Amino acid sequence: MGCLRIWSVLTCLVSVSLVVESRDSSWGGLYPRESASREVKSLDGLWNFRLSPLLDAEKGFREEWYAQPLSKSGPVISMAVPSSYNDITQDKDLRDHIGWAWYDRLFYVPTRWQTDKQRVVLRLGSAHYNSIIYVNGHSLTSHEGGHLPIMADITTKLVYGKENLVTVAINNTLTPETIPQGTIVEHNDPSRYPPGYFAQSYNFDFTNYAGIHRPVYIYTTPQTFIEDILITTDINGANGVITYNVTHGNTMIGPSRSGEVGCSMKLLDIEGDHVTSAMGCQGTIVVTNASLWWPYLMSENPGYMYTLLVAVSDAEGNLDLYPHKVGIRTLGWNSTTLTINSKPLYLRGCGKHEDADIRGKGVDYALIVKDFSLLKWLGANSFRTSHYPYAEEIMDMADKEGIMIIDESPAVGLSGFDEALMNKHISVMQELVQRDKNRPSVIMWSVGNEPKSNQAPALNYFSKVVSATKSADPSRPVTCVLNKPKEKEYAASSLDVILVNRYYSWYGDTGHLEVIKMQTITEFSEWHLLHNKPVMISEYGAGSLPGYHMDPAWTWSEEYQAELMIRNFEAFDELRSKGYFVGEMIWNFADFSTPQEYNRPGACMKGLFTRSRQPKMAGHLMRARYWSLAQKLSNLTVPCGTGTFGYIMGL
Ligand code: BDP
Repeated sequence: MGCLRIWSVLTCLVSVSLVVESRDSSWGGLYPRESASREVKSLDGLWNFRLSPLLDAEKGFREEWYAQPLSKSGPVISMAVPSSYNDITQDKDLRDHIGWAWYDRLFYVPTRWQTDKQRVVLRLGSAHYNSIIYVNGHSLTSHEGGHLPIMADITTKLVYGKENLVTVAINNTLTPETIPQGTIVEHNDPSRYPPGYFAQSYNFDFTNYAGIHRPVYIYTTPQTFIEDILITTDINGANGVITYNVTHGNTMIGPSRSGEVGCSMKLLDIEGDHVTSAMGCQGTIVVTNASLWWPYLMSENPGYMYTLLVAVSDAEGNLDLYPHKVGIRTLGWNSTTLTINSKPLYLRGCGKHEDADIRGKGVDYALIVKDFSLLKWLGANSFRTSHYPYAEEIMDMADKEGIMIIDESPAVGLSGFDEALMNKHISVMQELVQRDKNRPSVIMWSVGNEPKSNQAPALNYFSKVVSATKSADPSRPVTCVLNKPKEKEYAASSLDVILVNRYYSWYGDTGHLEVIKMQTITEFSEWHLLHNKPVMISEYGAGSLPGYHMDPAWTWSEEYQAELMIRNFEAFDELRSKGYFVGEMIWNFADFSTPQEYNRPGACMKGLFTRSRQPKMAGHLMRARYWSLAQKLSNLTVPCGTGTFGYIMGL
């Protein structure tokens, strides 16, 4: 039966990715931004779409579906980009599909791009999980991993002034070798299952949404172009110090012309007014009386960013310009404390997901604005990008609003820890650092969530993954979110900050809210004692069904969720007074989709908000808690009423 099931899925991945013409996708490139030298064209909208048959995964490759518009090789439906494909239609097979899905669309490129000798780049913010990209039938690049950008130079593949075809093949299969991992279970008993029957399982509870999840752009640069910009910042008295390093590339054939390329910088303030200038591709800029980047509710003016206008030019008259945002801030950490601009930090936030009805994990600007508005309503100052890197459009908003980010890799629930997995994990961390290295909002890297780090090989594995992350970026602390017992925990010794998930009175001692305070204080004091590092709780919480009330509190009621939070707050306040407890993040910001199972009603119900972003009792309570912490820690006046709970807490 040809290339069947998972075996086929994997062999197809390998054989197909070997024939792609370039693999420059390990560097997703600078985010496409317009400038006087760059044009950006969006390819978002409705694409054509077709699934590969479940039991003939290779069909699309065998029949070369990428060689002509998909509509010519069979039936297609319209598919929204960006979006997950799973929940868009009424088709169960599409929702539950495992294997290859095919997308394509036509687009024009103007002749002027050719006459002006422009370099043209195609960039997808992400596609989940494995993807192969074709332009006009040429296999261009492939990318493994669902949450980081993919780019390819398509200059020579285009037909200028005419229609061009872009085709994307995506495979969502997760295996023990992917990050995150999953397993394909083949059911071979012919008396119980039809021939070829298989199912996908994985080590996490959120829906493994698939599709082109983030915006797709084509953009132009001159032939000599800005390839990357590395920015670090420091503070010296009232002055800010910006250190930059610009790398450039060129598409011209022949001897290297790097000697003839020059760089110049212009720094603009938030109003767009000129602050200072500098020459050279590497250098330092001193900003007198700098406005610093501060988190939300730590300053009257959070999220302040300058614009560094980078210019690269060559002897042939090429000039490339790229505007890059810069927030001036410093981070510090020792055995008890995290600091920003030398002030101690207390993180009050939540774990989140990229998740909403219909679009799944697809970028949605309305949802981004809504979520940040809710975070600010809560008085939160941070969140963790649990359990994968979030869209750059979300990260931009965090930079701008002053919301601090623990930036997490897609390594959720890892086990096995062999060398191949480690190398892949290191590459993912490098890609993530490469993408987010200049973001002031990113205050910590998280190499993963809840690995099976009670297995001895985790010791060597995590020490290597963490040290590779630190060599990619020594300016931020590195963590991993743990949940194993501290006595048998092999990852912790490599980390700068200890983050632990604990669900007292939910997964253990269910119904016994009275034990939370004691257990939490004991647990976190011991983590600090054992490792002499700052500690924080990265997940705690309970599920609640909105509108279900029980007094006295009973599991799944809104009262139970709220009372569980209050018992935790009592423990956190005591831990905070000891001087090493650096933050609290509840699980979760909003209810989110989970696979079909008997112990959850189609969603993880631990949200402060419903999936449609309406507050539960827990949301109102959290708002009072976070605003009261903001008032205590930053001496801020609470701007307006914070509801009934706020009133009770004297806000
Ligand atoms: C934690 C996981 C998180 C889950 C949560 C839960 O980190 O992804 O959603 O448990 O069970 O272990 O709700």
